[in-house]
Amino acid sequence: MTTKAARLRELLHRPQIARVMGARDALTARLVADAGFDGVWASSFELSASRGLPDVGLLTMAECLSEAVHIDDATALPLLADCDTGFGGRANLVRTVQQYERAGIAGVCFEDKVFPKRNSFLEGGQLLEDAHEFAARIEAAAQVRSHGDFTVVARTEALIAGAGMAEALRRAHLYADAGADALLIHSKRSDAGEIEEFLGHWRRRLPVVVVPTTYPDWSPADAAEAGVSMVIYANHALRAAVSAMREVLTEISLRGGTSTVESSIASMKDVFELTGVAQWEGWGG
Ligand code: SPV
Ligand code: MG
Repeated sequence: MTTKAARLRELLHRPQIARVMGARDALTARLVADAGFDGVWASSFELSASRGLPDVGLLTMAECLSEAVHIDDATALPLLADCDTGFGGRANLVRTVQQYERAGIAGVCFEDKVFPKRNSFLEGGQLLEDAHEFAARIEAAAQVRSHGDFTVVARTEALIAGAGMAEALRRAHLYADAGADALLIHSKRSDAGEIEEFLGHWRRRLPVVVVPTTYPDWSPADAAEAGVSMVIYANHALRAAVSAMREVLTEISLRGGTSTVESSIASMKDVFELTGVAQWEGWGG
């Protein structure tokens, strides 16, 4: 049987680009699978927001892992877990790898910022970790996993922090030398220009992952042609839910009843099916 870790590895190496969608909970993961995505992203932004918290490194490793396990259990898709900076120092990152791998998660992603990190789209405070220290953490992560299929993605925030292209490339090569399985290059520009420039220099040394939140006009086809292996839509399901919930709740509050929203929201039957009622009842009461 192919493991989820092996499937994630295959997604990063196959010729076609892989499309991965963020899910903050198990139900969302089911919708992600039904919509035909290739994998699931357990986003620190989404997990934090779901608890009413900003994405500034407040959730503990145990909290993130517990959520990731629920999300992972809900589908057959491989899960890539956003593990921020590794929840502390080098030893914390090592323990993160051990715990996530043991829990059956397919792979983890660590970013080269200082703990506690701030979400990449928050203004200011984007502090980069020392590049050699982060490379040593990636090396430790690759060493400590018990199976070679478990994926360690190294994410550089050099462009987010305004450190420039040369620094982004220097870091990416250091992390590749240290044993990363894939490289996530993040940008907050409104076009894909700097990502394309990065890819031109990188020459497919390792699979590249991108998160095109701020440059949505860059299609998966454009990304594939430029040399991207995986695109992550990190937060769209949560943002869609916020808009839909706000609209419906406002309507109910203003109208003083639910009759006008019934036709636009999911039916109870829909949710029963999404939660597998038939299978569960098949076990008997
Ligand atoms: C996340 O989804 O938590 C990410 C991507 O890390 S971003 O929000 O763009 O930093
Ligand atoms: Mg994150």
